[in-house]
Order: sequence, then structure tokens, then C-alpha cells
Amino acid sequence: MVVFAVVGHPNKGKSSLVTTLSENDRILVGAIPGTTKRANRYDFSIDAEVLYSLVDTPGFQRAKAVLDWLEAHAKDASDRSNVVAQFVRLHEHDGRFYNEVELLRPIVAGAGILYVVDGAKPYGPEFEIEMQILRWTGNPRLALINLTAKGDYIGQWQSALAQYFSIVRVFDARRADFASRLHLLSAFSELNEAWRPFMSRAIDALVNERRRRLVLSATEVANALLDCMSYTESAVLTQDHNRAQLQHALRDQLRARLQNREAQARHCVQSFYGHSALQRREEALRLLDVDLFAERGWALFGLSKMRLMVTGTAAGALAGLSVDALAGGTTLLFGASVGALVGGVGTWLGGDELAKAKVLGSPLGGTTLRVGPVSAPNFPWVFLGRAWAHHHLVAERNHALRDAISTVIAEQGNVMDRVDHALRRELAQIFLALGKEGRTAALVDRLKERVITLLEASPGA
Ligand SMILES: Nc1nc2c(ncn2[C@@H]2O[C@H](COP(=O)(O)OP(=O)(O)OP(=O)(O)O)[C@@H](O)[C@H]2O)c(=O)[nH]1
Ligand SMILES: [Mg+2]
Repeated sequence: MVVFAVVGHPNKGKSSLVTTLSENDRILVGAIPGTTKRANRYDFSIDAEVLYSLVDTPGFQRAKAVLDWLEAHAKDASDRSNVVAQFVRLHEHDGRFYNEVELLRPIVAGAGILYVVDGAKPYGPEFEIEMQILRWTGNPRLALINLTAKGDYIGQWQSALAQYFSIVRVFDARRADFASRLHLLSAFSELNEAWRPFMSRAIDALVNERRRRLVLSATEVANALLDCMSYTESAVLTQDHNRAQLQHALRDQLRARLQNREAQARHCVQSFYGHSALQRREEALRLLDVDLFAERGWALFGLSKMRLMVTGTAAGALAGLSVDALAGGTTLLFGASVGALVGGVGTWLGGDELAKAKVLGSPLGGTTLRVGPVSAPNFPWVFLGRAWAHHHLVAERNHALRDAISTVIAEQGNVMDRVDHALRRELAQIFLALGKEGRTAALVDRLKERVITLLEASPGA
């Protein structure tokens, strides 16, 4: 098993890197230098198999004094790694070198070195002392240029680091997406021949795990959508009942049930990705907080009127036009005529038209009032648009991406308009077939496959 010690100057993003590579949200990251007080090991495992471990360490404090000690005790170059080990042994209880002992201990025990620097700040000679100490250990080492802010000193850093590290990479600890993570893991395997099989197992496992999470999420989203499209609420309509009041109450119940089902699906998706307690700080996540039935949300996440018309799923909203005519003719309706045909905004935004109410006879006499299932044509699109954006933000822990997506969603809206044309048509056909045939096993499978395709794409593209 491969262990990496993440070391460097205080406050350069060491803990951020460990968080990203170990998928552990509980690691303390902070603006104040010295946030990490002692070395902590974090295992990254899949299916109870530890694939690699990272040791988060406190930053160097007294590098110069350490190097002086090492130089005073080493006979020649062949002796250097032993002298580092000796330094750690002799200073275990020496408070002056607490940080250095913490960070060198895992290295002496054989860990690979990940040296983290900040490419947003200039290079300075004090770093050379740290790099010299790390070179003395003789362990395989890789340098990562992180960027904690704007400002580009990457070139300077690259020339300095290249003299001490066999591999130098720019790696944004907080912005790195899945692909750059894989890229970094393959660099680890270049560091040491013996690590190669472990790292390629780790990469395979990560890719498989990623696929597994995607399929689980798509299945849950598809099931949640099918549940939502089938829910109804009903109550006995007695003489004393005011029908309008009862209908109102049933509609509220239905909405609450739909909201709960969506929340449950989101919770599942987050837990598949190990983010049960997702921070809701980012703007993108605030967009997701828009109520399932808020007008703004429907405009943001659903299909535009035009697109909704040409899919044919809105045919029910149009008297006198056949479903087939609409599904077939993508150029049948366009421009202003769409709005004129559709009528009031309520039909589109789910208001009172979310679900129809029906009075049903009961075998025991009396009547029942039933509200639902949801009939608003945009509902399945809005539901999928929200699930798509949510999944993407959960799957990419990447802050920059989150910002980009939230901007696209907020500025352009109609998230589902960005779905590839063929996929949109297939989804529309599934929704229409569901209306006619109900929830058959074949349709459920087809929907699940389409949702997988949807979640694989990026809503911010
Ligand atoms: N914007 C941005 N900020 C970052 C990035 N990496 C780290 N930071 C910030 O920089 C500060 C330090 O990050 P940490 O990961 O705690 O740094 P550290 O090297 O572990 O620090 P110590 O434990 O104090 O030695 C925190 O405020 C982070 O939020 C990054 O890639 N982008
Ligand atoms: Mg730290």
C-alpha cells in the first residue's frame, strides 16, 4: 500500500489537497497558518480496500535549524537519509522541532513526498531549505503547485522545483475535477516502479466507483421521477365539505409529497458520493434551494415553451392538436404562435394547473375527490433539470465548476433546453408512453438508461 506525506510551508493548501484526494470532508482547512497541528493519516478506500493513504502534516517551522543539525551530523551524501531518521528519533520529545518531527516521521517510515507550494505567491529562498531537507530523505518526491488566489508565479516555481523534484505538476487543490485527479494519480505511479500496480488499481477502482455512483444516482432519480408522476391524493367528499377547500388541501398534500420525494432522491445521490452533509454555501447550491414549485425554478430548470411544444409532451395542453402531429413536426410551431396557443402562464408554471382534480364515485356510495397525478407538461423536465444540476454539483467537488454552472443556469435558464436533441426526443417519447401505458418494466429501464446519459453530460456546457 502506498502512503504519501503531504508537506510544505504553512497555509499553502496541504490540507485542501488531502481533502480532495481522500474525499474526506472532515479535514480541517483554514485561512490561519498553522491550522493543522499534528500529522494525521487518511486512508482512501473503496469496498473496504485501502487504495492509498495520505498523511496531512503541519507546515515547516524551523527548517533552517533542522538543516543545520543535519549538515552537522552527516558524514557524506550516503549517510543523509540515516541522519534524517536519526534527527526524528532524537527529537521525538523536543518541543522546538515538534512540526518537523511530525512531518518527517511518515517520510522516514517510507512515505512518498508531495510537496505543496502556492503558485499565487512568489518563490523565495526560504523554500530552498525545505526542499533540501526533503531531498536529504532520498524518498520519491513530487511537487505540486497549488493556487490559493490569483497571481501567477508558476514559471518561477517550476524552475526552482525542477532542481529538487523529479515531477512537478500544477494542481489546483480545490478546483481539481475528477480527470485531473486521475492524472495526478498516474503521476504518482511514475515516481516509483513498485507503486505502479497499486496506483493503477487505485485508478481503475476510482473509475469503476465513479460509474457505479452515476448509475446508482440515475436509478434513484428515475425512480423518484416515476414516483412523482404517479402520486395522487384523495379524500371522501361529504356534503359538509366545501369542495374548493378540500381540493386546495389535497393539492397542498400532493406538493408536499412531491417535494419530499425529491429531497429524498437528493439525499440518496449525496450519500452515493459521500457528501451527506453538503455545504450549501455556494451560489449554485442556493439555486438548487429554489422551491420545486417556484415559478423562477420552473423557468431555470425546465424546458422553454418552444422546446416543450416541439417535444409533443405538452400536447395535452392544446385542444384540437393530435399528439402525433406535435411529436413528429418539430417545425410545426414556433415563435409567438407558441405562446398564443398555450395560453396562461399557469399551465406552464405548475400553479393551479399542476394536477387536475377529479370527482370519483365510490363503491360504498358517496364520492371521492382525487387530485393528481401531476399533469403539468413541464413537470418531468423541471424535475430532471433540477436533478441534473444537483447531481453535477455533487459529483464534481469543484468550486470553479460550481460557479460556472450556477452562472449559466442563472443567466440562461431552461436547463433542459441544453439537452442533446436526440436525448430530449427519447425522453419525450418515454413521458408520452408512460401516460398511455403506465409504469411498465420496459419503460422504467428505458428511462433509467436515458437518465444515465443525461447525468453523464454537463449542464454548464
Ligand atoms: N481559492 C483557493 N483557496 C485555497 C486553495 N487551497 C487552499 N486554499 C485556502 O488557503 C488556506 C489554507 O489552506 P489549507 O489547506 O488549510 O492549508 P495548509 O497548507 O493545510 O495550512 P496549515 O495546516 O495551516 O499548514 C485556506 O483558507 C484555504 O481555503 C485553492 O486551491 N484555492
Ligand atoms: Mg493543514
